[in-house]
Amino acid sequence: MHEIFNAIKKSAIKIKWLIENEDTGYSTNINSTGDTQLKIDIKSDLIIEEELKKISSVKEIISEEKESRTPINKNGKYLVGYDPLDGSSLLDVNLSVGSIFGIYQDGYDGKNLKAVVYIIYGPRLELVIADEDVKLYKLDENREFIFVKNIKLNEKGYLNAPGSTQSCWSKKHKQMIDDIFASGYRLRYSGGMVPDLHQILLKGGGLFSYPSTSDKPKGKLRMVFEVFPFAYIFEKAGGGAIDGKKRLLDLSPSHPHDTTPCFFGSNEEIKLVLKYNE
Ligand code: FBP
Repeated sequence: MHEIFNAIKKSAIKIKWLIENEDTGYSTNINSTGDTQLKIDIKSDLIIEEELKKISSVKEIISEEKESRTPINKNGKYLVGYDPLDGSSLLDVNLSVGSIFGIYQDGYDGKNLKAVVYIIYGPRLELVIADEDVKLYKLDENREFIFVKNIKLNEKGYLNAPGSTQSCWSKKHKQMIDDIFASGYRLRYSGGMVPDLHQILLKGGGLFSYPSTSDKPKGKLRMVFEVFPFAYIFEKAGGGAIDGKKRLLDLSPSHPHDTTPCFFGSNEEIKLVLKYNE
């Protein structure tokens, strides 16, 4: 597992260079879910694939930017599902973005996750690893990732990150979000899943939501590449992650690019979502 973590750390440094130097314009390629790919999406995906190919314990990889799985080592143990550059549409306005990695074994269901890593490309290059617990690392002057601290959520937070198109919200969801703000929560939403969830994790708690909406009844965020990895992290950090009713890590995608509504938060906020969805 540690050789996979090291391959991800090497990828992080190379992708950081791309972000600082590469053209953030669109390519002519359309990915498997109909999004026009940025040149940097394609290059980040290639960097990660090259690094993971060198790892004997990696059996297969699947990227958010590709339709199908890529076999690596038939005797490998782990399957790696990843989003090479989540929120990349924010790069041209110089906002923080991230890379997300779910390390699975024997399948891509939520219950098959063995560890998770995400990278955040912000003012600093930081990386979070979740296996038994959740640890924050940052890149130091020697280009080494050094341990900063363990990440633990409080029982209740004060930040609210409400995603998706508000005009397409259900009445019930709008009521819940209004009530949460009326109770004193602060709005914190950049449109980048990684920085938005990173802020809630490091500031001790709150709620991130990307619900089912009239324009996206199955939500927008993808189970294997985005949702399961953060559900794993929020649970390991002492919080919760649900689809409005069910525990996200109990879900099984019928296709690697399946999406789901999702709510990530500290325990009090997750209880609140369950109450509004009774
Ligand atoms: P990509 O995977 O295409 O980057 O989309 C994911 C994302 O950008 C998330 O990072 C973010 O939370 C969400 O979409 C923003 O969606 P919206 O603009 O609808 O609120």
